[in-house]
Amino acid sequence: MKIYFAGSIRGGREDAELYFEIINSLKNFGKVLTEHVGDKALSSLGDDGPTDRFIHDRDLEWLKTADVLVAEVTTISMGVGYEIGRAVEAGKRVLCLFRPESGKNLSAMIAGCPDIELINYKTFEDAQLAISSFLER
Ligand code: 6K6
Repeated sequence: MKIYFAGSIRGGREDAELYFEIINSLKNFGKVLTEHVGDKALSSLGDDGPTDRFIHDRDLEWLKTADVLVAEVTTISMGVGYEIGRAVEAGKRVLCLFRPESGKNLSAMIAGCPDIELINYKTFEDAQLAISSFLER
């Protein structure tokens, strides 16, 4: 199974460690196409890598080949929201993981979308359970 993991980059890297752990869990179920999202050395600046056009086109090509998209949506990110929208339009299965205790408010466009499976979680173990139940289906 090919898994596209989405997590904030320019939206802020405060959850980067968590993304790294989630990606490690996802690897038990298949190939994660976007391992770099969990790279703790990646800052939100991103002015020393490839062009934005390159990133956009490459990531959308990966998304097209993915079987499912899993997103951690607690840190608000335009890019993650965009990827979720594109995945829903392409008919992919989408799982969003959100931590209500963060004090953040999840967009109604994610929380209210009937084509997205949304899990509110507290601990990493809860997230792992949600991931296995989603991917083993
Ligand atoms: C490094 C630091 C900042 O930008 C970079 C290089 N950029 C990216 N490299 C790979 N994927 C990216 C990059 N920027 C955005 N994405 C994709 O969008 C990832 O798949 C993430 O799930 C999502 C993050 O979007 P933003 O809006 O938080 O950057």
